[in-house]
Amino acid sequence: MTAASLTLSGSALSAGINDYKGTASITQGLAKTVEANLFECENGRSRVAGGGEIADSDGKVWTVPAENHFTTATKAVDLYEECAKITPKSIDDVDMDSVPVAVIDADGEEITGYIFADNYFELYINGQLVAVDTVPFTPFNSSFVKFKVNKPYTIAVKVIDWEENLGLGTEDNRGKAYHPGDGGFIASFSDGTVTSTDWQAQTFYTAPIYDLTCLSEVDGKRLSESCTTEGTDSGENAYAAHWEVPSDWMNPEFDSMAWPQASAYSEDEIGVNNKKAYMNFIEKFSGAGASFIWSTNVVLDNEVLLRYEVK
Ligand SMILES: [Ca+2]
Ligand SMILES: [Ca+2]
Ligand SMILES: [Ca+2]
Repeated sequence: MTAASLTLSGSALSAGINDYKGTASITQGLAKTVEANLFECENGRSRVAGGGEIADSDGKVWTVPAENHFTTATKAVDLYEECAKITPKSIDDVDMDSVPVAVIDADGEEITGYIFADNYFELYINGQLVAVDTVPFTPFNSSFVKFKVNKPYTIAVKVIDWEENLGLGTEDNRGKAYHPGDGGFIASFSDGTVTSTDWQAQTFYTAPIYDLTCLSEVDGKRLSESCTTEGTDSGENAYAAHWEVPSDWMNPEFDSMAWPQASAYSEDEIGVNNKKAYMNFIEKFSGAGASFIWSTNVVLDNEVLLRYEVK
């Protein structure tokens, strides 16, 4: 065999990554587990919520499913959280008082926010991290927060669709070892602010991808609409697309002009009809006029940043 044919066959083997022309960094395969499990459910079952690291072909190391402040940040207050045996049947059974108020502006309006995330959120107001979700993966929970702020103010939320197979964007579910779970985020605030397609949403981690030619980018949108969302029993070699999160993405001054508008999803699409953490407080969610939002792909996009300015 000649040297030329050796080179040819070598490049053909790695054609998947070499043929990719987009702006993402691509990794392939299972990440190294760095954090075995962030959350133990004391009363019931929960999926293992680990964290991992994986290097791309340039040697840059990516954290999966995403960098987060779960272990260090102030937690939101539970509306509904089975593991802590907090299971009120309605908002009337929730003690809304004696809850800490995050002070952004001392002379600001006191605002209460109601939040349900599939699976995990971190809430910033005017760049200040106000609270994070108490349950990173499952069971499904819901939360509320209080803060004081003057208008206009900027809401910024990191949402993570967590994963069991770190770096692969999948979980053991629906009879498949590598099932791509879905995301979803909905919130309403006592000043009338609700999640909607007026919010902006950009993805920073998209997986699993089995054929990189299904990824495309149009007008700032990182699209994966032609990628398969089917589960499989052999997803260990899946690719993942990563984009660097700007360090100042949560600040009011951050220029998110290029970010797409959020996409809206129905309650049926997110599958909340059997989730008491949502249904018991539905008047604070869809009943308040809020919509489930995410980026353009609620299945494959696993780290999404949301922004909205309250005027
Ligand atoms: Ca959660
Ligand atoms: Ca997913
Ligand atoms: Ca999920």
